[in-house]
Amino acid sequence: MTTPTPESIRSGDARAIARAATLIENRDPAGEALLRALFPFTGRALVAGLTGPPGAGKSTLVSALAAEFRLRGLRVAILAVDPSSPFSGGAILGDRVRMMAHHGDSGVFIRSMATRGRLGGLAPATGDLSLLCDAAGFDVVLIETVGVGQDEIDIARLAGVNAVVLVPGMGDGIQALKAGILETASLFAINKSDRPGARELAAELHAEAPEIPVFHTVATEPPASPGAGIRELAAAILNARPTAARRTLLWRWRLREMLLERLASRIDDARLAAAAGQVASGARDPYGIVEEWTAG
Ligand SMILES: Nc1nc2c(ncn2[C@@H]2O[C@H](COP(=O)(O)OP(=O)(O)O)[C@@H](O)[C@H]2O)c(=O)[nH]1
Ligand SMILES: [Mg+2]
Repeated sequence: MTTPTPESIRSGDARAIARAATLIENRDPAGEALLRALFPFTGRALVAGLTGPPGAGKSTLVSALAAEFRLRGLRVAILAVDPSSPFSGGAILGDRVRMMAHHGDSGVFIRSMATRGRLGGLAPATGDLSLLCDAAGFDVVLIETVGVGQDEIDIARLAGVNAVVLVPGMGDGIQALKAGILETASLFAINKSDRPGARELAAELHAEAPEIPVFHTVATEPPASPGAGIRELAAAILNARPTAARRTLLWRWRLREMLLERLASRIDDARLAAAAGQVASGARDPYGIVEEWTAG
């Protein structure tokens, strides 16, 4: 596989972007070199996260939002991070429906990332993919994640604006989401608002976090229909461009993630296991090992 050039990425060449995305996902050094060359051309895209429990309608909502952004003449990249996607037929089907909706439209780039079986955190690769899409001229990058694990919370922290997607009648309500997810929320989208309980959930959310706006959506309705709420949500996302202070905060956190990833990549599992055995048996102290691994 030849490495795509920065020029081919910047020109929006779909095949070059897809190849670059694979290099980045595989943590190939060529992907990093490409991103370094492209970094000066980033910073324009609005990166929006959509996080919520499985089945909340995130994929459907992302697809509807993408259609709405396209109507506004914006180019859209969709990054889906679903821990279940290689194994759950439902998630794959949802992704297929979405692929079909935007098939043949070069203004939409879609990438699904499988997470299971991967070593290390997912956030750095997802962050790098969003930089790639930014450099490739996409105006909006939508990142879909399931808000249940630490990985997903880390990914939610990559985005300038975060929509937490909830549905009425969720049983234990907002407690179903990790507390960290609620902390990342810039706005709430109550999807499946065609179902009973939407008003009650809105009231519950308002009581919990009065400063966060709440939107009602029905992602399965045509985005332009008055009851769908997609236009309103799309407009709110576009208006929520992060401040310089927030961007700095995001980079502070992201640099730390990059550093941890780099350090962790030096030590493979076999080396970790061998060292753990030595510490457990009392042959070595853990401080000396960490000192040795982080030196130089
Ligand atoms: N009634 C209703 N169903 C919806 C709505 N949005 C999505 N769905 C359905 O909910 C199911 C899960 O949707 P999906 O987008 O795959 O959820 P995800 O797991 O959060 O990505 C699908 O059958 C959708 O058609 C909505 O607003 N109302
Ligand atoms: Mg989904």
